[in-house]
Amino acid sequence: MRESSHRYSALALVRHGISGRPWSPAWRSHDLRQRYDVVIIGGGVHGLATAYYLARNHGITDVAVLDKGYLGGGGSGRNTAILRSNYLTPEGVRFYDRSLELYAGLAAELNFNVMFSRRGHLTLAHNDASMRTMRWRAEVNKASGVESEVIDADEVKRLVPRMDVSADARFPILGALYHPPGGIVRHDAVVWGYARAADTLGVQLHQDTEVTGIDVANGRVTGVRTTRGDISAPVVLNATAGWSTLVADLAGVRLPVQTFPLQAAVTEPVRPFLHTVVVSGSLHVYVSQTARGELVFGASVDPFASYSTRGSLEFTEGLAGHVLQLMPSLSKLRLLRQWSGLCDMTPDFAPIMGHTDVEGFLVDVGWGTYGFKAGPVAGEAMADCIAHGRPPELIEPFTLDRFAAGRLVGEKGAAAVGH
Ligand code: PYC
Repeated sequence: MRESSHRYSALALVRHGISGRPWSPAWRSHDLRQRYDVVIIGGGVHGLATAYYLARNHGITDVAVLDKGYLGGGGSGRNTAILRSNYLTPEGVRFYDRSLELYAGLAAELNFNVMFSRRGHLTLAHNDASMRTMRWRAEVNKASGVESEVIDADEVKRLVPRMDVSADARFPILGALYHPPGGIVRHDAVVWGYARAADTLGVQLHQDTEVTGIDVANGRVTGVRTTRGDISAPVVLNATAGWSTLVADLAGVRLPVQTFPLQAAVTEPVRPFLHTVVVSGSLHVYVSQTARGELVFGASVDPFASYSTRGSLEFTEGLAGHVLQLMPSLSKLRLLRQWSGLCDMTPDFAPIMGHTDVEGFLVDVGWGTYGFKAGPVAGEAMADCIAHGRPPELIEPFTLDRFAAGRLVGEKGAAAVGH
């Protein structure tokens, strides 16, 4: 464990200001050791949260997190940071609600301001079929103790005055699923907070360390090969996104996953006016406003499987048209940046978590477009799974063997937009 002066506080700020003493790095670099109890592949929010909860909840600190690039450089740094638990299945609602609970306490727990903002989440319905799905989701949510209700177009207008709720809009708004606990968080702060806290508890974080092979003997994982040397380990967790099938292949494990790019964009900052997250499935768009005032937009995944993370003009044009159908007064706003991340889509839009047929080789993959919101609960559950050798009840529905057994979860109807 590191010295307590590592703690961030107002007093520490004053002390550093007066003394001019530099802050210690948020996490350290290490030589790669030849053995660890647990190796986690993927230094995004899932891998880092798992490492943190292994150390904090189970006292397992002989852990290495390996990332082929920099921490949070994959899906964790490319998502639109929307949090919600208004899913369609009871399994999903329970799971994502625990994540929201962890997110709400994360800044205090990690001693790191993750800028969690619970501001409400609206999923617009533009036709009768969507209204029916919203009612269905509201009932499932309420039955699990999660706040969600169907509201009408007037109430939508009250929450988002700039929204065009007129009957002559191209896609008139009939109502929405309103989910008050939903919100946003600062995604890179979440990554850095978990990384720093895991480091403080003794976990080793290794950036620029690509896994090139996974050793398996007699049906059991024995270690990994990396660009910085070989490691022996009795437990290896694949917590990657975008490359989950390629990493699983190294261990001889096949995953029912296809990878698609998902593009997003951000505008110049403007005065705060949008105080909820807004999603329109029919228009394939979601939007929220950051604390700095930028609007963050996202859409559906690109219509072809690919590992490309390039942006396209078609996306920007489509996105702009759809946003303006919802809020025509934004027509003068300028887009600053667009980017894309990779989504590992499963057949039932639910993740794959837990053990595989290779003993000691676990997966936390297949997050589709839901990965970032699940980071804390996935970390907590995977740490529990590793420590106790079996999946906790919360993630039993998501094990890999469900595909062979035909126990699919069916979470597609909770996707923010059509995919
Ligand atoms: O499921 O809320 C969601 C979402 C937003 C962006 C990507 N997925």
